[in-house]
Amino acid sequence: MARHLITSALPYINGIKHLGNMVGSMLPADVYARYLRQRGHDVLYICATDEHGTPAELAAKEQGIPVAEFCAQAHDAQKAIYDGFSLAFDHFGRSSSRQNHEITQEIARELKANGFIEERAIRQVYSNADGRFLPDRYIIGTCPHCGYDKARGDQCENCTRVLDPTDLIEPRSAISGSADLEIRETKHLFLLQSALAGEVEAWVDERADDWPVLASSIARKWLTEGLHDRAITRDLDWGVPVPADTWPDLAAEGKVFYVWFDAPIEYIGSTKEWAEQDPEHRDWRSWWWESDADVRYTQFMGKDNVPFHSVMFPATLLGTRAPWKKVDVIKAFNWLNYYGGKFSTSQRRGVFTHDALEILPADYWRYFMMANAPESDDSSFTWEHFTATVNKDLADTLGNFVNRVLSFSRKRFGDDVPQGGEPGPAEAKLGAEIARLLAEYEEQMEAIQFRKAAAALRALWSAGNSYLEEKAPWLEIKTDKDGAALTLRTAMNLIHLYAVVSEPFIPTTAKTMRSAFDLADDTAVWVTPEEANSLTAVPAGTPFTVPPVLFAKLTDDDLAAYKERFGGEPA
Ligand code: B3M
Ligand code: ZN
Repeated sequence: MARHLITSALPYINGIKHLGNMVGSMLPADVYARYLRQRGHDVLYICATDEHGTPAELAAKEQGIPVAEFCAQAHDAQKAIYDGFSLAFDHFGRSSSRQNHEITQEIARELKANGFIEERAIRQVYSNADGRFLPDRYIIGTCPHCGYDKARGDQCENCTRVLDPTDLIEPRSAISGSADLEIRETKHLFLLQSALAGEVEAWVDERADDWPVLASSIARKWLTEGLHDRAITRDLDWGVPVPADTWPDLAAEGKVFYVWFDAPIEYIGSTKEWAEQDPEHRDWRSWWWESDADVRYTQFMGKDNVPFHSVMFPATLLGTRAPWKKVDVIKAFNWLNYYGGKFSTSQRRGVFTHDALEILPADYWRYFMMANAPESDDSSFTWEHFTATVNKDLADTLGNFVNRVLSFSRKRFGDDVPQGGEPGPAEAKLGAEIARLLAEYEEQMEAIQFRKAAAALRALWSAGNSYLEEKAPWLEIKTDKDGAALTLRTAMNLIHLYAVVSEPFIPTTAKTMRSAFDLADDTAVWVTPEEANSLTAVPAGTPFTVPPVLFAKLTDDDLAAYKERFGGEPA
């Protein structure tokens, strides 16, 4: 048994996430965590909403409510959706928590004590009407390149060019609309990443060879471009305040830490939130203290988040000189596209998580997304592909197998698993095949290769179908009743095995399948190779019930309705 710490990138508080966000962070982390728990490991899966920063402030302003209230509501809304997706976090916290405030400030103090944080004066836009400095995206004006009159100080949304606020023609405040702006000098804290560059590089070199290549290549590319000192404070009301005991001047000016400084620290903060909920979790630091070398830490994220996790967050932790646990493996994902174009939150293009759950239960989505996870390349969501996959893999190969076997057996042999004759060559061949595929499945899960793991799972389901076709118990029963009974008992053992090993991908359906059998002692969490070979976990005489259809077949009308509602081809 090992201890596994798992985190997925923290979903930003603003707005409901789409399937592309889900498949690149929380869902794969959940599948992996479920698998490891089933294998008997001690797993801690931590996530949270990422709540600070300008977009949260702006969204709250738009709704006309205080930002704290906005975040509390948005957190609950996101959490409800993740429950709907059966994401089994040990804790889903909030980066605005007291615990994260405390730890972020503690880390900043340590960085300063070690000479890695410095105050520097910079020139920034100040709005007299608003009485505050404006972050780049709070300044709007006319784009000098395309003439768009609502370009933001960091970027023009129309022509996508990156801008500096001073590039804007007729700049004004996004808060008040006032054009009464001036450039003022102000002080900010800088994290001296350049001084940590050598250490970070050595740290990456030591472990990145073990990471899936997407993450290690991004980390290396980022390092070759050089680590620069970064401003880690902002002029916002909403955020972790700069601690007054250490920087009284900046604290008095109301500076807070930059959202990307405190967000990864919330992995630790959320763990502490978890710990404080239950006295049994008191030893939370044992998950985060390097001396407890038995913890293996895996992070899940989309590829755009890799630089922050592979370079900047490690730099922050290294600079504290405290033994904070750093990531062992970064599992990164490419983009999931929608009909070849981008999913877009701002344009509401694609499938959003709350809409997905409104249409179909979570297991349909979980399986489809993981079986087509954008691991080696970007992948594309289409409704045609989705409905075809559901029909073929889930409805036919798995669902139909389960219902066919159980209904037929009940009709011919009653409510208990029949005995039948002794296993023969067909069963021996099946057992060997199942044991081989199970080993393949385990190997791919250990390697965090979800597409390949899903392919092995699908092959396990298919092996049952091939066996059933070969033995054809509905014919066999006419001439050899014992033979048919053996076939059905074997197939029912396969159903139980599927229930166990499919749990990480389709937890709700797995539970339904498993509880079809009224087993006196059904506590085993995983399948041993011997069990896979002999298929005897469900003995003759076990009472069973026939569950309702596990996966509905999606029709051409369904497909048409989905495309109508969500749009198909890119505009
Ligand atoms: N919230 C992802 C994003 O909004 C960001 C991840 C933080 S992980 C510490 O794109
Ligand atoms: Zn422009």
